[in-house]
Amino acid sequence: MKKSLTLATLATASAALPALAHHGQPSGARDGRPNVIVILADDLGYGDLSCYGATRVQTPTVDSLARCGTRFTNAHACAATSTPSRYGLLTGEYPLRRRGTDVAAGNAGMIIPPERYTVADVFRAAGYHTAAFGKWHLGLGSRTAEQDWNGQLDQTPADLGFDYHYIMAATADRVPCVYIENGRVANYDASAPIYVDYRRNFPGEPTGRTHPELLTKQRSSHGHDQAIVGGIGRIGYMKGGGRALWRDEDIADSIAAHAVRFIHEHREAPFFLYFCTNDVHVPRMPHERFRGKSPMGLRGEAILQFDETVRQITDALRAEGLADNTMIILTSDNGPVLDDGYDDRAVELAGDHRPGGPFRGGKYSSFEAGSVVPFIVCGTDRVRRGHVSNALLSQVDLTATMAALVGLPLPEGAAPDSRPYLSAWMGRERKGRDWAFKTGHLHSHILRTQQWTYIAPKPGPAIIPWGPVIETGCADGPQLYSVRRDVGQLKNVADQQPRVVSQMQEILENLQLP
Ligand code: NG6
Ligand code: CA
Repeated sequence: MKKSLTLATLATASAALPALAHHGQPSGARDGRPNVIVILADDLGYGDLSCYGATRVQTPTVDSLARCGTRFTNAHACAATSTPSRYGLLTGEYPLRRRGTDVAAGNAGMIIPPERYTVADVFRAAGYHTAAFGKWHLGLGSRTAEQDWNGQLDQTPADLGFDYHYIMAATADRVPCVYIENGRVANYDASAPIYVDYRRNFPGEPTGRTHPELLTKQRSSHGHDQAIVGGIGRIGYMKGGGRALWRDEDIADSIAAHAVRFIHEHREAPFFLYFCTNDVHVPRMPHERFRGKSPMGLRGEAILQFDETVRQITDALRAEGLADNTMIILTSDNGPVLDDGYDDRAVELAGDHRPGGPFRGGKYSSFEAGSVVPFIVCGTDRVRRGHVSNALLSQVDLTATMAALVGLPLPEGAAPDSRPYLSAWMGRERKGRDWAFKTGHLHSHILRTQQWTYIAPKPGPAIIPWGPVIETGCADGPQLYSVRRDVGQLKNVADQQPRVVSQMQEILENLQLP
């Protein structure tokens, strides 16, 4: 169904936009169209990069991208955790509109329905070669818990516009701990068939709970006490894998190497890469070459590794002479967390580092640090160089903005919440959105404008009750903060600003969210 939509789009685009007709032809020729790489970090906070003010860690490669392009100070993810954030980024639809977009298990069925139009479909329609790398966390296969991990998965990113994928099914702390390449376990080891279950353990398999002495690489601080893979406790039970199991220390290099190979193989034709790092998500187990390199321990080293991963990508572009014709959009899926369930001393070693920058809260939170993310665009001369922009951006606009970039209209009904903000994303227009909608803790509704952040009433605990020491942002009544003056959200002014509150409520009502 989606295929015919795509072809219809091509036909309409060519007819309606004769000047751009060549953009719609899926030919190998580049025609001056830029390659596009979305680099999506995991749990990397606004304050975790030196170009955003970090001093206890240096990120020279990312900083150089910021110098060559535009660095945004008011950019927002769709949600404060991974699965819903990625759903919004890829589909241009608020995750709250779709059930089952909360943090996914490693055996979740594919969460984006195959017929949903994605940003990868935009590029495929424009004749690009498209690929997804690294953390996926949007489910695989047509049915939850019924995947055959020993054969071809029946629903994969290939159904969502990606020509190639080399991904982790969920996260590094969730089984299965193997890479999936084009719908099959990479390096499959027939002598160790793979079984995954999120409810019951397999007889005879040790778990973190029963055999803590086998947690030789990292101990858990909360949860992560089920399957043990490579001396680390995970979420979910798993059996088998053998040679296909990843080594945590090699994850960053492995996904970067596959992306680099893709760049080399597709240097002649335009490509779109959705490149998702595991850094700086838990378990933080960066390669040995980073050990001892950061005063912040493993979390600091994971940030250094992230920066080096970015360098591996930019080096490949430079080697192919593509550096000036490849737009890079670098951002993160949600805000930062220190202790996220492993005893990696991230809290003890943080010192005065503020991973969320000036913002309150962190990952999971309805306060701003949950979803304000680093956001850098660079790489072609369309992007303003050396610029810092306060334009209000939302990741939900990726799909429509990329359609504008390649000059194709979106099919009817596609990316319903996504709007094109190409000039703002290129650093050439100052304002951006009037407002950005985000999902916070327990599905809280958050509405952000240049001046205000409104958090709709949501009863709940003040601090996350199950581990990370982070304020949830829950409150029985409405919260309004003048973030322009009160960036740390210290004073709730909802009572003093009833008109603003009702304007915000009206916008939220108009969204008709479930
Ligand atoms: C939590 C995990 C946390 C992390 C998070 C998802 C526990 C105790 N905590 O449930 O470690 O995996 O889910 O993170 O299991 S995210 O960035 O992928 O959304
Ligand atoms: Ca995340």
